[in-house]
Amino acid sequence: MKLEMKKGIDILSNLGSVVSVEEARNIFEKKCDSDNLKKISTIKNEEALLKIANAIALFQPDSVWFNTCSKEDLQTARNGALENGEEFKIKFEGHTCHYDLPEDQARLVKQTYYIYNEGEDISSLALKQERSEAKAYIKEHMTGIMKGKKMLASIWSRGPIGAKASIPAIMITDSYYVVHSGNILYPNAFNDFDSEVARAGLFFTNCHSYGQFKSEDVPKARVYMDRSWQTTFSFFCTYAGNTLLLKKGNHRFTVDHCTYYRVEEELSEHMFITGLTGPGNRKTFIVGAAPSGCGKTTTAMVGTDFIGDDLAQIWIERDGTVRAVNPEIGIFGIVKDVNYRGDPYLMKCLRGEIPSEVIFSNVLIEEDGTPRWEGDGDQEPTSGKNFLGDWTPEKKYVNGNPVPCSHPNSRCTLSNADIENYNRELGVDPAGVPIKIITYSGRDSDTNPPVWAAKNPDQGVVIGASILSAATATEVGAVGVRRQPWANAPFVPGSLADYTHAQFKFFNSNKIKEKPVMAGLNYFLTHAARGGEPGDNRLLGEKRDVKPWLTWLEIRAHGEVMAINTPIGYLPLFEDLKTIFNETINKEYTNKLYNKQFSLYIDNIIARIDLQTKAYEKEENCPERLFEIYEEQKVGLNSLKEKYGPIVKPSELIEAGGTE
Ligand code: SAT
Ligand code: MN
Repeated sequence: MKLEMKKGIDILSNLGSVVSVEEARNIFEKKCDSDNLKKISTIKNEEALLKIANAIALFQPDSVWFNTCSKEDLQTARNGALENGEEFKIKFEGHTCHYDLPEDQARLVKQTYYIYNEGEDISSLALKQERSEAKAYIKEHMTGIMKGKKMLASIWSRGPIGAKASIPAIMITDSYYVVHSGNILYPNAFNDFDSEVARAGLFFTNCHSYGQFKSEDVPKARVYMDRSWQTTFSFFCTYAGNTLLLKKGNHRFTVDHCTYYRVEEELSEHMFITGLTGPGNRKTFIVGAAPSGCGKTTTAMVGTDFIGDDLAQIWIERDGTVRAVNPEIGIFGIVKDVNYRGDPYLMKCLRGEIPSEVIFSNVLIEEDGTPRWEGDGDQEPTSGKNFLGDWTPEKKYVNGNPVPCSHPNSRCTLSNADIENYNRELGVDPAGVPIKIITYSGRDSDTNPPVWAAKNPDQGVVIGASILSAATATEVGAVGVRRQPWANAPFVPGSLADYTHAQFKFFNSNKIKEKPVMAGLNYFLTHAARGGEPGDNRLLGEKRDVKPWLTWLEIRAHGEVMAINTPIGYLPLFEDLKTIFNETINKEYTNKLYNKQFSLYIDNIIARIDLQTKAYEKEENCPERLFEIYEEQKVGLNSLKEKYGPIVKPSELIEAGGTE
């Protein structure tokens, strides 16, 4: 059964028991000083007032503070985080550091649940809990959870105010770190809330409490998404991916919204948005999906016109263009391996060259206050403090493994506006940017080439459906290589079949005037997988190569280069790459490397197709088209193998399929 809105009891209202606006106002009177009463009096939307009042009734804070994102309120949030010890100042002006508990360094996937009603389909890749059970757990642990504390309520927008795909959201928390982060990551909607709800037709409500910040509470932590009431509950945790619920909590709701209520109109994707400047100064905008921790931020930063590094709301505009906005205005980026060579723009902010507000999390802080992380490009640190306390290179876990100076999922939060290549106008333009290229990538050591372009929308959808990735540090307890459909799977609440259906509908829509180029990217091929010594897991490419791959797509999207026609899509020609590598990153690109990177390893690809086919066969009502495309590709690949053997070189691919 599909998703139905406002079905079953609204847990927040039910547990709070506030039913009238009069009662709500009484509660505000009791908990707010005159300043805060004045702030809340500007909000007229009754549903929202009830949500906030019910949160007060359930969490029982001593007092309530509203964050209107005024200059004064922004400062209050910064000070609050320092005063209650959630953050502390480090070397550069405006920079702070926050530590999460050792058990809460990433998304708590095994403690994250969708609340469902009897009969509703939930993604086979997610956990679910029936409504009454979830209600009982929330009641047990969130009743009075803010006693002795101040409740902090913010209203932000997920996207530029007024954009077709933007949705306002309320964030209730007792954490100043969450408020401080939200102020950096989301546009203010306190003053536009009523009109934005009227325009969008909905809003999200998010509830969080970190409790007492104790390790022994983390096993009891939960992140709940009530799909029917578009309300989240998160408690006993602080990691922003679990607590700053406008990010992934609400992304899950927008995925629902697009899958069930905006088919053939809108998509909500786990994608960066960036622009490249092509010949004649033209700007070409790209959106790209990659699982958390697989290089989305780095790829986005390669653009001349950076827009966003994590999420994209995409729609078909009346003029037939595909457009996208970033629901965020800042980044919550992984710092591991961020250094001047690969990420110069970010480094200037992180090293204080450009004055900016930065919240680091879970990095090492040296005695003089310098933040350090693995792969920052400087000399290895010799001592400092991190989320585990004092650190030296000799520090070991109980199992004897060395403790890295920073957690592999340690992050930096900063405003896009401080990043040099951010396009300040288009980045917040409610009209969005026109999208010409869509990429999908994973962490794939042995199968796919670095770049290939789909021949049609169906093949493009299949590239997204087939993303596979090795586990990264962004999820607690994740291991092994896993399917990561569209890199969005952790955030797809409903059935994957429904989501797949919405993808085919969108990209095949007649409303799109010029179909975007859809492509696969893979930066993670190893020497071992391309004829090197077994176990030689060094990458064939390097971070900088991202630019040539995107540049090839830019030129291809404008029909200015030929490409090899293969069963999986179009591959670049060597001569073009040689020129592009030279012009973009001044690197000699050799034929030998080209042959390693672009020969098709047929058995590997077919094994992948078989794995995906089997997995999707288990999904009820999966679109037939998906299986047809897999089958078509398999037939093509098998006939190549018959003629050329299991490894087919680019020259042979040209002989077999020609160029187009
Ligand atoms: O943990 S988050 O999902 O918020 C960040 C990420 O991994 O993309
Ligand atoms: Mn992400």
